[in-house]
Amino acid sequence: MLNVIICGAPGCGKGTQSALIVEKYGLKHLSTGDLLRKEIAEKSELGQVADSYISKGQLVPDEMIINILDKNIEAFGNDINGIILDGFPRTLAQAEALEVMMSQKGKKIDTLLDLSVEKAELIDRLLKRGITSGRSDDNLETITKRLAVYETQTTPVSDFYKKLGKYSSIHGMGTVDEIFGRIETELDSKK
Ligand code: B4P
Repeated sequence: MLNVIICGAPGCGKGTQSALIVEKYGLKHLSTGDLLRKEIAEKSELGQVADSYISKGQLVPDEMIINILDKNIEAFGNDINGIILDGFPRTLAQAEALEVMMSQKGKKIDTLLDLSVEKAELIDRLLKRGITSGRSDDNLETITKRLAVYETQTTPVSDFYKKLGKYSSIHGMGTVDEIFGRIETELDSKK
């Protein structure tokens, strides 16, 4: 089993690269952003609360996201090749909860892939996506807030996995295929 976290700043290409990882390695994909957007589209109670945070560029509360994740991991069962966690954990509290959750399920995280992309490129990608995505958070004001939130709240997650010896920085500039090639090199070394 190969359990991987993919993280990085908003617009770094987590979702894009996760799709390629799923295709090649047959992992189950869990994107907390996608799960929340589904709840928003369904106008569920949870979706309405999530939207009030996402549209302001803030993270949704830890407890809410940890519960959603736990339920979804449980639903996969044990007969799988592994899981790719896309956009989770995003805070130190989420990382600590994930380690406990995984060990209770007899599983472990093998590696965290941190996609590093220059700030100007991140803004450019998200503004381009905003033209067609209809997402309430793909506008310049919210993107700027999301980048600041990432710096303060998500950088400690990288430090946490560095200490566990499970951190890999991936150069996230270039074509989608070039970046995936770097990820393949890293994941093939873990098999
Ligand atoms: P996410 O859905 O995780 O999304 P993201 O950071 O916006 O995008 P991602 O990095 O996946 O980029 P993509 O591949 O689409 O989060 C959205 C929000 O949900 C958060 O701000 C937060 O409020 C909430 N949330 C999610 N998880 C949470 C958690 N754990 N705790 C609390 N809150 C949480 O790529 C971006 C664009 O770039 C695309 O248009 C793509 O086509 C393009 N692109 C990708 N790779 C490229 C390349 N190499 N070159 C050029 N363009 C590229």
